[in-house]
Amino acid sequence: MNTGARYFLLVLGVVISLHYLLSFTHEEYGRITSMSNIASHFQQSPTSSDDTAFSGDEISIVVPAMDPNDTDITELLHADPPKANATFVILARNSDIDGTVKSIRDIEDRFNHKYQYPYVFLNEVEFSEDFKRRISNIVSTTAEFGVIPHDHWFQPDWIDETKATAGREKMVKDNIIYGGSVSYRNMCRFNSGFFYRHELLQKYRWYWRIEPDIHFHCNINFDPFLYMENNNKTYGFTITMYEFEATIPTLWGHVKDFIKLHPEYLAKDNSMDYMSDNNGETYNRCHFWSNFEIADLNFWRGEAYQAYFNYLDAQGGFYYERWGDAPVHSIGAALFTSKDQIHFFDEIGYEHNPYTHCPRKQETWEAGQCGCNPAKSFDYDGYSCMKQWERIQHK
Ligand SMILES: Nc1nc2c(ncn2[C@@H]2O[C@H](COP(=O)(O)OP(=O)(O)OP(=O)(O)O)[C@@H](O)[C@H]2O)c(=O)[nH]1
Ligand SMILES: *[C@@H]1O[C@H](CO)[C@@H](O)[C@H](O)[C@H]1NC(C)=O
Ligand SMILES: *[C@@H]1O[C@H](CO)[C@@H](O)[C@H](O)[C@H]1NC(C)=O
Ligand SMILES: *[C@@H]1O[C@H](CO)[C@@H](O)[C@H](O)[C@H]1NC(C)=O
Ligand SMILES: [Mg+2]
Repeated sequence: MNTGARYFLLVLGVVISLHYLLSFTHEEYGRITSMSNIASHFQQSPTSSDDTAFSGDEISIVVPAMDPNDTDITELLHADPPKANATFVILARNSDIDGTVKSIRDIEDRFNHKYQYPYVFLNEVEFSEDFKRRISNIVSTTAEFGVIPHDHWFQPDWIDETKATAGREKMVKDNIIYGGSVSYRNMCRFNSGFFYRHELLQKYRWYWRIEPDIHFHCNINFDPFLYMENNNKTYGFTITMYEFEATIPTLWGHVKDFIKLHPEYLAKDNSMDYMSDNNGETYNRCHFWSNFEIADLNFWRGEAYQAYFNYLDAQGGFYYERWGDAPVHSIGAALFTSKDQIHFFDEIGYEHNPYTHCPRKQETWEAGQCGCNPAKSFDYDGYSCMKQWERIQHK
């Protein structure tokens, strides 16, 4: 190669390297390192684009001839991105293993292989060796498997079983989904008032709830936990809809009684108008679909929500009726936090049969490489409560 050709290749190399550098917008990196400083290193040894690998926040650039003693750059390149005090939470039965593997595969591929958050699995019986083995084989981080304390799961002794049986029989007759199931009621009560007290969750502030057989349809190119933390959010959702009236006939009456006893817990600028069309007199049955949740465990652990849960629990409605954790959580979040502490995660394409939230803005859909059909997004379905959510946003 003559000198001219060599010089040409050198310049080409510099241009390619600079191109990658400029398309590279990691905030922290940009703040600490000046472009001219990095560029001087590349000029000493122009590298081909093959030597440069970007994967979101996890940055690794291989520059063979870089001075290894130049620690301000090497340290930076290997520094972990900021991380939240957070975990995934999955309640599941051993028999849910196939559906659980599918859900975890999705969240790993769309998010967690890059962001590396741990998992906590909970069950009222020990997880089987098979369950643990198959989960451990697909997670990129750590998984912990916990057993739920007996009293956090099973129907309490003080529940009047005659009354509970009558309630279930009526719901079976009326064809209410899970109307005859005691275990479903245990699950709803546990998710309403106990999961955040589990020993394995004590070390965390944030959680992301995942269920078996759900789907994530878009790449999640940001950290929702950090988003929550940095924007003073408490509760995040993707789908909102109406609850079946037959499962909660007396719930709102008890909520109103509780508010009368404890008006001090109501947040200023709360979301009452999302849940009620008449200033709190009646419940319009809108709630956040809790099979997806990203939220602050410390909010559930806090005085207001805990007092509210204990009050509702004492009414027995988790067993005499079939109160779901979705309306119970939603009403708590809507009343005891301000509306700007609740966040709609539009970018997160999410499906739990039979509904899907798919981002409808084309830029969002493309940026996430979403596989879902935006035209089928649940947001403006007749059964969605998005209208009610939106009407309180601009007040
Ligand atoms: N360990 C355990 N987990 C349960 C039990 N019942 C439900 N779950 C879990 O609780 C969550 C909600 O239960 P689902 O059966 O998904 O209830 P759903 O979402 O209302 O209804 P479908 O998903 O349509 O069946 C899921 O994570 C289940 O795996 C149970 O008896 N034991
Ligand atoms: C790095 O620094 C050490 C100690 O200052 C020195 O001995 C070593 O030769 C340096 N290495 C290079 C490649 O400059
Ligand atoms: C994470 O949050 C929990 C709950 O608030 C807290 O007890 C724990 O100390 C936190 N851990 C870290 C590393 O901040
Ligand atoms: C978070 O929002 C709540 C409700 O608007 C407000 O009272 C609180 O001061 C905010 N906290 C921070 C750290 O901004
Ligand atoms: Mg489910």
